Amino acid sequence: MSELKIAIQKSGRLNENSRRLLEECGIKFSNGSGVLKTKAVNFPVEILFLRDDDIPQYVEQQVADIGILGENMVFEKSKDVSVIEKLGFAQCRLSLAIPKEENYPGPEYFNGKKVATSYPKLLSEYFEKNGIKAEIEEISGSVEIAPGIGLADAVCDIVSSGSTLMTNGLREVTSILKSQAVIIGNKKLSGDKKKILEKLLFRIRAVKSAGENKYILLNAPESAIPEICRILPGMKSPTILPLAEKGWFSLHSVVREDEFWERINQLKSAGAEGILVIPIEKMIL
Ligand code: PRT
Ligand code: ZN
Repeated sequence: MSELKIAIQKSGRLNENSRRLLEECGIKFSNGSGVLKTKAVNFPVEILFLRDDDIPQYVEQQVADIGILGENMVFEKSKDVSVIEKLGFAQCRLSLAIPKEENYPGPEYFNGKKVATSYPKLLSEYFEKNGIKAEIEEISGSVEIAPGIGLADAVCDIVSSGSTLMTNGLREVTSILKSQAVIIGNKKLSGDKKKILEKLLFRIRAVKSAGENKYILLNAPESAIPEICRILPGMKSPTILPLAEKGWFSLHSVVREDEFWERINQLKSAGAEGILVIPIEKMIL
């Protein structure tokens, strides 16, 4: 049976999360430094370690069957590949930033300006869409220092916390793309490879859902149970078990991580006590 070839970033911001995701899917492989590819010992995949910039092209040419990288890079390279699954990590945005003391009237600010970026395609599309005539200076790294050294008037770069822009005296004025890590795939995978991919996606979704949810246990008097059940929908409905103390019950359920704090306050006001919150390792929906 053939193997599915998965390209991940060799080193950099996506490497650790990509490796961890595969490991949490139960895929065991060695990753010694300097290794360019490795076979998993317990799953039919081969992992290729590449620069993120090269992954779209390699997936298009089927050097790799699938790849993990940021949407920003997928859209910039615009190769003929499909986006299969969003992964939720490496969230960031591609933004335009200008020297912080300058006034910003709107996109027309950029008319006649020179803008440094590593994303010439996405930036030129943005300028075209907004009818802006600006010069694009393509540079491959440390884009944020360009205005400070007189290379450009403004920058278009990846922003996450915003602190890099701030330290370089720049101000984010508009965001042109939101991005997160995704899986891309070749469009013509064989039947065998598609089957392996389906298995892998099943596992990835279980890991992702687990990360997005928490298991919650709490104690409550019988009178509080209807209100607590309303607050805690869970996967089906909460499990309710009697405690040794008469009239008291233990409720178990699953809550979404993003609404967790709000739910906790509601539960406490409804009479819940001894609330325990436990991470979920895998969740099969
Ligand atoms: O060597 P290789 O080519 O593989 O890696 P690389 O150096 O091109 O990329 P890398 O590892 O820096 O980033 C890989 C991917 O991570 C990007 O394509 C994005 O999808 C995603 N990502 C998420 C980020 C950031 N957050 C990020 N903060 N990529 C870059 N940055 C940089 C940004 O360029 C800027 O210099 O971090 C700085 C801004 O961060 P803040 O927090 O100060 O705003
Ligand atoms: Zn890169």
